[in-house]
Formats: sequence, C-alpha cells, structure tokens
Amino acid sequence: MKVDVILGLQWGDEGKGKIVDVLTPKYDAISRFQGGPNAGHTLEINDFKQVLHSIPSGIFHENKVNLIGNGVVLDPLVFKKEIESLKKYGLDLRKNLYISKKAHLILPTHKLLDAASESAKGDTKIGSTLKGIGPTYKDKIGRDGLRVGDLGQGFEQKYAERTNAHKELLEKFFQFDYQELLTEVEKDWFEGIEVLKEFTFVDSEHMVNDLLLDEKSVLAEGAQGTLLDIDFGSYPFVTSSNTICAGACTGLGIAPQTIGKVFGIFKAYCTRVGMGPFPTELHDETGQKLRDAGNEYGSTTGRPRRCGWLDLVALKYSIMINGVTELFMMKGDVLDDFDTIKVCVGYEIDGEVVDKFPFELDDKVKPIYVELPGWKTDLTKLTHQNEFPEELNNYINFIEDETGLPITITSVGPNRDQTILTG
Ligand code: 2SA
Ligand code: MG
Repeated sequence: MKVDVILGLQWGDEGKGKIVDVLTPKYDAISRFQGGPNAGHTLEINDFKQVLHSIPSGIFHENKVNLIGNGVVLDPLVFKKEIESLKKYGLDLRKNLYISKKAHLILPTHKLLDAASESAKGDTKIGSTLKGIGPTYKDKIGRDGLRVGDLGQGFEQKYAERTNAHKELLEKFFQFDYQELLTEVEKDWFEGIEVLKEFTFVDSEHMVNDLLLDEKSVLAEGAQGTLLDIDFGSYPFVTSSNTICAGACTGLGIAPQTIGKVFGIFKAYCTRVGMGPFPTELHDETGQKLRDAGNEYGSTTGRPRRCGWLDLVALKYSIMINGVTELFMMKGDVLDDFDTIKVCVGYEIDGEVVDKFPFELDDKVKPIYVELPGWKTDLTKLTHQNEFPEELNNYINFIEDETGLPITITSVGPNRDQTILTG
C-alpha cells in the first residue's frame, strides 16, 4: 500500500482539516508529519465546530489510527487543552492516538524566545503564531532539542539544562523579562506532560511502514502550505518546517516510492496570515468582501487574514514542488457574489513577463490578470456537479487547463456534505 498526502498549495488555511475529515473513511490511518500548534485545522460537522492544532483531523472517525509523526513539534500544554476540548464528544483518544518518540517538544522557553525574537525584529517580524515553532525547530536542527521519547528518567535534568540556556539568551541577548511569564506557564506545561504520558509513544517510522506492509492505507495530513515551506516558501516569511510532500517522507520515516496520490488543496482565491509578500493581495473593499464572505480570520490566533485573487504562478510552482496528482478547490461559495473574478496568470517584473515563481517576491512583482465571469449563484445548497452554473464550470476548466490537473473535489461550504466530487 501507499501513503497518500494532502497538502496546502498556498499560504495555509486552504481547508485541509475539512478535507481530511471527509477522506478519512477511505483510510486506516491518518498522520501529521510537520508543524505543530501553529496549525489550525477547522472541522465543522453538523452543528459543531472544532479547531485542531496538534491532533490529526481523522479523530472524529472511530477505529482509525491517528499518528503524530516525528516531524511534528508538540506543546504538551496545547495538547492537554486540545484533549480536554475533545472530551465533550465522548471520544477516547487514548485508544487510537499515537505519538512518535522522535517528535520534538516545544518548551515554555521556546515560546518566550519566539516572542522575544519577533519583538526584536520590529517591522521585519515574521508575524509568527508565537507558538514557539521557530525556536523549537532551531533546537532540533542545532541538535539541542528534547523529544517525546526523552520523557523518562532524567528528563527534569535535561529540561533544566535546556531551559537555562534559553534563559541566558532571553536575558543577555533579548533583555527579555521572562520570569513572571515563565512561572505562569511552566506549571501547566508539566501538567500537560502528565496528560501526554497517558498516550502511547511509538517508533512511528516502524508503525507506518508496518501498516503499509499489512495492506493498510495511510493519509498524511500536511499543515500550513507550500508557500510557507522553509526551503521553497517566501523566505524568510515562512514557517520552520518542510510543508511540502517531501516533508511527509522525513516527517514520518517513509521512502519516496511509498508516496501514492498527492492531493493539492487550494482556495478559489488566496489568503495569507502573517507578514511577507503576496502579489495578488487586495487592499481595497474587494479584499474586505473576500474576508467577510470567507470569514478569513486565523483559527489559531484570530488574526484577520490578508485576501486576494487566485495566483496561478504560485499554484503551478506548488504543484511542481509537490508532484500533485489531483487538485481540490475549496471555498468556491465565497466567490458567489462577484460579477467578475480575476485570476493571476503571470507576473510582470521590470517590464518583463514572467510565468515562473521568482527567487524574490518583492514590490516589483505586478500580477497579470485575466478576468472571468462570476456565477452570482448560491453554491452552498448544491449537491452535484450537474447543478453547477456554467460560469463555475468555466472557472474550474480554466484552472484545470492552466495547471494540467483535474480538480476532483470542489467545496462549497464548511460542512462534510458541501463537498462535491467533480472528477
Ligand atoms: P510560525 O508560527 O513560526 O509557524 O509562523 C511563521 C509563518 O507561518 C505562518 N503560519 C500560518 N499561516 C496560516 N495558517 C496557519 N495556521 C493558523 C490558522 C494561523 C493563525 O490556521 O489560521 O491562526 O494565525 C499558520 N501557522 C503559521 C505565520 O502566519 C507566519 O507567517
Ligand atoms: Mg488553518
């Protein structure tokens, strides 16, 4: 069997949580492979809405293995809160949620370092989620991290060593007054550790490969999006992990040839939260209209998301980097009320037309648009592609022609049943 991968092709928030939940019945196991509590995967099922940060979006289906892979960074405090928020559904996650021993721990001081670093950067800040992601991955790469598998004897000593090093940095480098903040969160953090210990820690690379040998199907759930990838995103305004398909290999311990389908998920328009370039961003009332219609606010931080038109230069780049095999288009309904819809098909840079995603996306990059007719129809009630207005089919065909890939799912609302097969 193969591992299918689902990835965001833009700057995150494409709707991965919803789609993973919809696809889960087809799979035996769902796994997260990178990122951490910076992710906010929103699921809306009937009359409830749940945001997941660390836990895979398959947990609402019984008898599925849910795995947090080695590439993930885990904050015990957030994890504890997440487990508590799921209690109301009567789910016993201790039976089907597994955590890699190699996943790195976000320490309270990592979060303080995130805040200190952002505040020291001033105007050039990344706009991070302040969840400690950057500092934790920094320690991982710097070979100083603490892992879930370290939560045994001698952990307190290791924790003290790491934390002392961080405190020194906070004091001497950032002149950051940390003591009060740290005392506040440390107690909760250690309580989180106790909750974490109630779960099964596994050698996830063996677990995933054994599942495949047993003919079990695995879905790998990406977080954030390709344009936030540490290597290929709009650096330095990126997150600190590989959000791309290759990240599933390193973040789960699977070989490239075990990858099966690569589902690329994108919004019918584009959003970004945090700082950094965004060529098709709309600073006008059209941008606000998209934000209102799409309820575009960060599901982890509540920050308003920046909104703009679909960018096919960026989308094609993401498709190339990930080897996407099929596309899912989300939030089509958000465009219901536009007379015309613009799509960026190229960039003009210093008077030259460019159709390849450039090294730097600076102010010189001017999007070239084509304008397509809007459908002016409420899509949220539709249940089948044969009810689609002609203009929506045109929009879909246009993107399919440009990218050379089929759009096999079109989403017209947040609920499971607003997911229309268009393949
Ligand atoms: P970080 O915290 O170090 O990963 O931040 C670095 C950049 O990555 C962006 N980032 C995100 N962008 C979109 N969605 C994310 N998840 C949340 C959500 C975000 C939220 O689902 O809405 O609630 O604000 C996410 N996580 C990280 C971040 O904005 C920085 O630009
Ligand atoms: Mg999100």
